[in-house]
Amino acid sequence: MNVCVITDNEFIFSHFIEIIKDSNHNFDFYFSSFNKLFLEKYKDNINFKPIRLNDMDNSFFSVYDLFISLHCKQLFPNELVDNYRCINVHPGLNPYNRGWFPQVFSIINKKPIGVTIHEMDRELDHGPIIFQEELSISSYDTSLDVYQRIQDKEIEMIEEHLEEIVTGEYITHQMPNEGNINFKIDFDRLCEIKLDKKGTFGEFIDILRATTFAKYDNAYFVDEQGNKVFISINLKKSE
Ligand code: 0FX
Repeated sequence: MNVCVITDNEFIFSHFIEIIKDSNHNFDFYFSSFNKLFLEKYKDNINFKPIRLNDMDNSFFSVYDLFISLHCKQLFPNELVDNYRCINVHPGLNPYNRGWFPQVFSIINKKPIGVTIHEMDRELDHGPIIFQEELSISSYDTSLDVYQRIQDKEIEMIEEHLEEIVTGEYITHQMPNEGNINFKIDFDRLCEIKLDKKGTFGEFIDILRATTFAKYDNAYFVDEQGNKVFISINLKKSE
């Protein structure tokens, strides 16, 4: 089988390379052409190339038996999902909190979280489910804690099911319903803390842990001097 893998995620890419080392199938790797970090980092790597899917047509697509999105930053064009088998490894439990940063919204709205490997259709994080595993969220988890468990689970599931994924020897099931979907604007709204907002401590702690992710400045308030002040939370379960 000839497989086209498109990924913008360093962690998953490096593990995937290890997983396929002894595979009989051929894998070609691409990242999004607007991914500046990867453009610089992989400029000398002829086996990991930039791609803009909207510029491609059947002369490129037809080379492959399967397309895999491993946290690809591009939406797959209709021409691709309509005519070729495309699989998405998604860091969420479809149909709950499809779209932007699923674990962030699961911390807030308590909907299930996990990993979904599914066939893609024209809609975002949507289509027949191939493999799915649920993960739990504890009261002391931040977005980063949950995301790390999601990524580990993604690698574990890819490793366990790679052959079935590539050959298509699996049974799919339809999503039970359309679920819900979040966008970047929903995350941006969550990050803006209005100091006069009323709520419970529980709600506030959830917002702060849902937006706490080490390297990112997410939640903030604006003080009386107009300074933007970023907030994150530190949670520790007693021994
Ligand atoms: O690999 P990925 O989880 O995201 C990629 C694509 O960027 C995204 O468009 C696609 N929906 C997803 C399936 O694959 O990496 P990331 O660095 O964009 O986000 C990882 C986590 O980092 C996210 O779940 C929450 C956190 N994060 C990210 C950004 C950019 C933040 O807390 N704040 C941020 O500003």
